[in-house]
Amino acid sequence: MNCGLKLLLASIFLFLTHSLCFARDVSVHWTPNSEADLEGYKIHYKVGLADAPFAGVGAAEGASPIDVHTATAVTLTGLDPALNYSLAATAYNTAGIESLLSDVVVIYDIIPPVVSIISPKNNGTTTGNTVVSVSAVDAGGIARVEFYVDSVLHDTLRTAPFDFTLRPTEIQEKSYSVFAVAYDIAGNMTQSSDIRLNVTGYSTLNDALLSLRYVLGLETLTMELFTRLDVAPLDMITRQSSPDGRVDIDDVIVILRRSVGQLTW
Ligand SMILES: [Ca+2]
Repeated sequence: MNCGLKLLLASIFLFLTHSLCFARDVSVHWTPNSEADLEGYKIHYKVGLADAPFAGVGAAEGASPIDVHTATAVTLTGLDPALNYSLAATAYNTAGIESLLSDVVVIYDIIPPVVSIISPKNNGTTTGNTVVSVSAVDAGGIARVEFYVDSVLHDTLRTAPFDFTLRPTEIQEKSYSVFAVAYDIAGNMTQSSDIRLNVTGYSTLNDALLSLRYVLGLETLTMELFTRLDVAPLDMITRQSSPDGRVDIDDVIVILRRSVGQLTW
């Protein structure tokens, strides 16, 4: 209810205690109300960034709202540093009528996410489409996870599952270093350990172009290249490569299909 009381939360100060439980204390003070029938103030708080209701628990001073009587500053203790909190103040008069909430201030979490690559295994070998699965956990909430291939940003996901796909068209037959970086909604970030990913057995668009140029009489091939490009036909049953000693348009088509991930072996 609004009885005409006006109240502003003027400023807020934070400090982190280094106690064993890593609890956090938050000092708050506000612009005093000057109305004649002022009786006191209440502090409302909650976990998270959303709007009312402010039905928070966890502060040693009690559940929300905390009646601080005529004080114009208070320190909330024992808050979880891994969580985000929203706080606001109200004033109430001698009739017990309470003002609207002041401006809301947000206390952001200070604990960075925990992030790791859960598959594939480090130094594993992969062919075809490869999915790199990342675990990212944060009590205050994950904002996004970035995935880097050889230190270049490859993709960003904002919601779980954090599964990143590497397609044959995007990588070559070589060894890559990959890692992920997770950000929580407060902006704290953590980089995972690197893993090494060995890519083998891919056909590339370059291979398709090379085989087409050979078929058109525009290219000569070394024996090694010829062997590499002779992939067709496919076995009727297993759909695996069954080379026939020729490189022709069938090989071009199979290499193309393999280079975009339609065929894997
Ligand atoms: Ca966090």
